[in-house]
Amino acid sequence: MIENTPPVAAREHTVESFTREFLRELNFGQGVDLDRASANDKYLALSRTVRHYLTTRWLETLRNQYRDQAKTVAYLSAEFLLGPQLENAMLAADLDEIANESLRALGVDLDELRALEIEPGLGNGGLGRLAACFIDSLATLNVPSVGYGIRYEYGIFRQTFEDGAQVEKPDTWLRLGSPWELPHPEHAVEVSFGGHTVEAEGGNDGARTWVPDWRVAAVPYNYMVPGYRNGRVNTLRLWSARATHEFDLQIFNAGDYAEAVRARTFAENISKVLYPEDSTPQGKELRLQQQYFFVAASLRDFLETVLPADFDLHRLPDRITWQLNDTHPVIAVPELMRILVDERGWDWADAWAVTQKVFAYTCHTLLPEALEVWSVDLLGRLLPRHLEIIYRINEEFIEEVRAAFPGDELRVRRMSIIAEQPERAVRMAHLATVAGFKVNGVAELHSQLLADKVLHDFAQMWPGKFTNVTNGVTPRRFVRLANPGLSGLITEAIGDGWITDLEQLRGLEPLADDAEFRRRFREIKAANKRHFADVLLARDGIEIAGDAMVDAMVKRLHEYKRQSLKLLHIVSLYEGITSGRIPLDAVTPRTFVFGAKAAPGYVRAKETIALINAVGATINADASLQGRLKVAFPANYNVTLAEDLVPAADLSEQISLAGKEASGTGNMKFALNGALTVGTDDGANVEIRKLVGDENFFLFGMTEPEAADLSARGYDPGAYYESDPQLKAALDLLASGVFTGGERGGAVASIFASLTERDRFMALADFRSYMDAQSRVDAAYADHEAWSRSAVLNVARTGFFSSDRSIQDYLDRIWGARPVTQNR
Ligand code: 475
Repeated sequence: MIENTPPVAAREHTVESFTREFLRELNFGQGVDLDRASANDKYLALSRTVRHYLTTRWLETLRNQYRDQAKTVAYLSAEFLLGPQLENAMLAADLDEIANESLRALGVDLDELRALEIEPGLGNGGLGRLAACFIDSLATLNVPSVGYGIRYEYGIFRQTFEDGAQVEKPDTWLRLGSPWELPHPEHAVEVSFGGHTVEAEGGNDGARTWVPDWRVAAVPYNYMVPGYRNGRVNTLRLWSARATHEFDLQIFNAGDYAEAVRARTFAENISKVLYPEDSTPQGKELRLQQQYFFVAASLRDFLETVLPADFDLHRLPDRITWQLNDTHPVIAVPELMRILVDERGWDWADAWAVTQKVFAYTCHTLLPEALEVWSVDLLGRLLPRHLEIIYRINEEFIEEVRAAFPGDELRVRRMSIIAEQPERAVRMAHLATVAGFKVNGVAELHSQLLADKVLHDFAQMWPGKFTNVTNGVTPRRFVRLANPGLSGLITEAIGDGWITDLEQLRGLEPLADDAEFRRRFREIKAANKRHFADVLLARDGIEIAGDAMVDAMVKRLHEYKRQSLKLLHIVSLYEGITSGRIPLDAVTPRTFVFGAKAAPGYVRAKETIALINAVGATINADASLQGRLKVAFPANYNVTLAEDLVPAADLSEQISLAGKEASGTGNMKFALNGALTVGTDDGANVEIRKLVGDENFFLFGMTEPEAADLSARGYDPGAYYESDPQLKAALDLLASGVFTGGERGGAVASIFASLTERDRFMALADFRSYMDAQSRVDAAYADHEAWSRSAVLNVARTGFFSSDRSIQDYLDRIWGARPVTQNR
């Protein structure tokens, strides 16, 4: 490798050198003077300047990685919900102060530039954001690792509201260019699809030859993933689909120019758009194409370019773990088998022995309908060889089950990788569990329910395979950057070690009893609220009181998450006030903040959004409620908005039906920023409550066993509706059409019926308990001192939820990889 001198030595940067670099980028990169530069010119020049500083470290990291050949973690994920890059890169590179000073001297407004940044929304929600937190922590913990995913040209749709109804617009995040990516078309790899298989010539056991009938090129786009001030910059490699030349030639030669151009588009469609379904896979052919596309490219990339040419693949388990982020990348399992058996000529048994040591699987759900299956028909058409391989894996697996549980054919049918009903289909979670050397859930309760229920048969067969790694969030983005006020206060009190060792927040515990500390904590929260109010006004034209309680429920719109229960709380308050049951001056001023996208085809979720907006409009228009109740539902909740909301929140709503939310990660972000949680005993809420203490958490609702029991006994929501007058009044008010201009059909009728007739997630059963919890919230909030004491304790006791700790757990329990220290 050629050693070259970097343009700017990373250790020696000064305000002057930074200014020079910035102006040079402006002149030679954008072709403008400072006087004539647009804000976008300045944003791009600044981003590239920051990028240059990181590049030196990046190249160094790559060189070391190649030299050391240390065990590497490849995080395979169809989604990386990165959020804005500029500030995080400046922070990691330790350039934030220098850049600030330099720009101030030049008269450039950094906030204006930051506001221009369009976040890469390459994910739906929790799963994608978790992947982004994890690569941040992998870099900060000095773990040799690479993220692999898809560079969608359109990320998660931009949500707008028209008359309160969600309307989806394309997310054109690349329209102004992205300074954070580096395309490498010369390193494109080919990915094949379709065709048939024929007998192989090699004669090794299990081999066949795949004769595909079309191919696309996968072009890597590299993103830097800087560790926090540790000199390491890891790589995130996202693949973009491009038509191959072969593709062109065949058709152009056939003389049909228009058809040839159309065919190009067909190939390039693969990475065009992120599927907007969260937790409800659609089984669409294009989605399987996407999955195989990025997995095949990533495997090839690692085997052929990251590993040395003479590497003995029998040692693969010493060099890599492929972490499968849910089942989306699981087609990697038959792909590795195909490479080893068909391309490298290994016998089946040898290949399977290695394959079973390199994949580990993370499950993110408990809902049966969220478990991905691919119809045999579709999979066989698109990936005929992979289907054959899956069949053979299944045959051998079933023999194993029969040997372990003789005569138990029901069990065989339950566990088979191939489902027979309602159509023949491949169960990707079963394939992942059979092939993976570890399977983990994402919170204690979730991992337990996986082993006890969802994958019970597998846990009986291989108890040692199952483990837990509780999720976490990166403290760099979600505390240090999002909440500079609180960060400053913490650092003043305990030093800045917490940024990479979040358990140090424990040092704040005694300060919860310090009145002066609490006062400053409250002041920061108040300033964050004012800032959030400014953001909402500028971004959405929504006006909120700067000082009311900020009560936040932000997450994808799903019935199991129960936004409808939150809505019932609001309607019940409104009903109480308008009927005179609740005196107005007894109402704690609250701003209810919602953020939620619904999958475009999820009708009930969209109806819920429309209803929240309708109730919001009515309440917000009621002059007598001014300064008391306000509903703010900014459209298009994303990472950028989260960074402004989370530090401002007082109350975090985590109200899923127990046993349904795998973990949640928003719950962690809020607690770490000093919001108190009103929540069920679900997902990571359980662990949050244990850590912060019952007295600093508002628990309500059934436990998972209670909910399961009620469901088994036969749940009748109508009985709750009839027997709780307050619940009945709220539902009746909703049904009366007062919020919808007299309209009682449509969303109103549909949501009313779904709650009172089926109520799959038992919102009505938890209503009473939820209302009581909210009364406790009001009472607690009235005592400012006690509330802020609890809030400080929430911050002090939730350091466990750093994604650094999650990654350390993955290292210890699953990967067996080790941090490698860089020379700083
Ligand atoms: C859980 N997304 C949270 C979070 O572990 C948990 C599914 C299919 C297709 C596209 N996206 C998905 C998810 O399933 C998802 O985001 N799951 C979430 O993963 C991280 O904290 O409880 O619901």
